[in-house]
Amino acid sequence: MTTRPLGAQISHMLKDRGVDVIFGIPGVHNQEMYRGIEEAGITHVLARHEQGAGFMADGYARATGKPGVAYVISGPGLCNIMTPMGQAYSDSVPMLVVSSCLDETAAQRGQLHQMKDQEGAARTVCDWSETARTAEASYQLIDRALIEMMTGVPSPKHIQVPIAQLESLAGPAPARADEWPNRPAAAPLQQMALIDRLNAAKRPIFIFGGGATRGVANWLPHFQRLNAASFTTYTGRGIIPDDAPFHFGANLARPGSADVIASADLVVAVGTRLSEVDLWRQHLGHTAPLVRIDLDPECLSDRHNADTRILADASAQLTACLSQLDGEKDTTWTQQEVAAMRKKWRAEIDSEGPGILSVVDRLKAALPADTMIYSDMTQFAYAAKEVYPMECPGHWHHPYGFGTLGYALPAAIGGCIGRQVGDTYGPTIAILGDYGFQYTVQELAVAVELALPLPIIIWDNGKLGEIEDSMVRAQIAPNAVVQRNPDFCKLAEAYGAAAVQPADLDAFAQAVRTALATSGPTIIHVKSDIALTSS
Ligand SMILES: Cc1ncc(C[n+]2csc(CCOP(=O)(O)OP(=O)(O)O)c2C)c(N)n1
Ligand SMILES: [Mg+2]
Repeated sequence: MTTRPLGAQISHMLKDRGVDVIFGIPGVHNQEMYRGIEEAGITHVLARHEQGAGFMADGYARATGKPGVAYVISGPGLCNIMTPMGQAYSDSVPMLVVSSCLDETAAQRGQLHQMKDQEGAARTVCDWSETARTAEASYQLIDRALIEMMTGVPSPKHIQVPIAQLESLAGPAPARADEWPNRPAAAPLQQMALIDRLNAAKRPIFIFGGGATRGVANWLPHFQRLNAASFTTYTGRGIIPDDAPFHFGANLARPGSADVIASADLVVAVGTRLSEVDLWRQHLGHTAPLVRIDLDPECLSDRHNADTRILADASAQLTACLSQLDGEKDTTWTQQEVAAMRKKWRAEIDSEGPGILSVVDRLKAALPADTMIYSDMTQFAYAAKEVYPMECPGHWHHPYGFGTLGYALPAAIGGCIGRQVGDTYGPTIAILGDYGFQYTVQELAVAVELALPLPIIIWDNGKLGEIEDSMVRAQIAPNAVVQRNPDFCKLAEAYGAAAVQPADLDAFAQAVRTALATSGPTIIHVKSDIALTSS
C-alpha cells in the first residue's frame, strides 16, 4: 500500500482504469495532480489554453471511444474548459474533467482563482459536477464517471477536489474490479414487436445516428436482406455504405427528406436524438408508426412521440432482431427514386455554396478511406458533410450540437494522438474556416511540438461567410462579418509548421497527400474561389 498525496493517487487510479493520456494545464492549485502523472506512466499533453485541452480530450475520445481526460486549475482553468464540456455534452462524448477547487469560499473573498460556485457552473455544461471531499469520495466518483461512460450514454463529468485534499496523504484507490459492467443488451419483449412490424412493412425506412456506430458489422448483412431504405444523421455517416441501393445518405436536413419519410410505412430511428441539428426542422415528417431504439430514455420520451420505444444498445438490439428475419424481403423502394433524390439534393447543395463540392470531391480522392476528419463551423464543412461519401463510420467529427468555433484544430490534435500506434499515426485532418481557425490557433504549437502529421485545411473566404449569408437571408445589411486575416503561411512558419497555398485543385490534392506524409503539421491555405478560378 503506497501512501501518496491524493493528487498523485488520482493519476495512478486513472492509469489503472486504462487512461493513457491526460490533456491539461498545471497551476499552483492543481500541481499535486501533476506529481503522479509521469510516475503512473501517463502521457500528459500541455495545451496552450484550457479550451484547447478540452477539445483535445474530446477529439481523443471520439477517435478512440475511450474517455478523454483533462486536468485544469480552479477558477479560470475550469471556466476555460466549460465550452468544450458543453460541446461534449451536446454530442454525447465521454470526457472526465478533474479540477482543483478552493477549500473554502463562503467566508473569505479575494482568494486566488475564486469563483462563487465552481461546482454549479460546471454542472450547467455536463452530466454532473461534484466535489470530492475525501480520498474515498474521489475514487468513488472517478469509478462512477467511468462506469457510466461505458454503460450508458457517454457524457462529460466534472470532479473537483479541494486543494488541501489534493495535498493530503492518502492510500491508493481500490484496484479495478475484474469485471466491469456491460451496456444493457437487447430488450427481448420489444424485439418481437419490432420483428412483427418489420415483417408487415412494405416500405420501411431506418434512420441511423451516431449511437448506432458500434458493432455495425454484426447486423449490417441482415439489414441488407431487408431491402429497407435508410438515412443517416451526420454522426451516423458510414454506418450504411454510401452506395447501398436504398440509402438516401446524410440528407435529413434537406426539406425534401420529409416527403421521403412520409412515404414510408414504418420508420425505425436508431441511436439518434433526431434533434434540431440533425433535422433543421421540427418534425421528422413521418406519417407511419415510429420505432425508437436508444440507450437514452430521454430520446424515447421526446417530442417525436414514438409508437414503440426500445431502451437498448443499438448494436445488440439490431443484431438480435434482424438475425431472426428470414430470407430477403420485398419492398417498394426503387433504386431510381433514391438516385434521383440524391442527385437533386447534391445539386441543391452545390447551388447553395458554388465552388465547394469540386474541392470536396478532390479531398475525398486524396484521402485514405480510414482518414479521421475533424471539421469546424465553416461553410466548407457544412456542404462537405452532406455529400462526402464516408467509408468508415465514426470518422467525421464536428461540433454538432453546441456549434463551437475553434473546435477542429485541437480536436484533431487529440484524435491524432489517440490514433498513434508505435511511430505511426492513423491519417487525421482538420478543416476550419479562416475566422474559426483563429479561436484556437495557438494549439498549432502542440501539433508542432509532438510532430503530428496533421494537414490543417483553412477555407479562406476572408469573412464570416455563414453569418453574412444568414444576415442576407434575414434582410439585415451585413455588418461585422469581414475581418482582416493574418498571413496564414507566415503564421505557420512562426510556429514551426509547414504551409502551402495551392493555386489549383491538383496542387490542393497534392498538398493534402504530402501533408499526411510529413512529420509535423501543415497549414493548407485554400482560397475559397480555388475551384472557380482553376482551369
Ligand atoms: C464560439 C462561437 N462564437 C460565435 C459563433 C457564431 N458563428 C458561427 S459560424 C461563424 C463565422 C465563421 O467564419 P469562418 O470560420 O471564416 O467560416 P465561414 O462561414 O466563413 O466558412 C460565427 C461567428 C459560433 N458558432 N461559435
Ligand atoms: Mg470565413
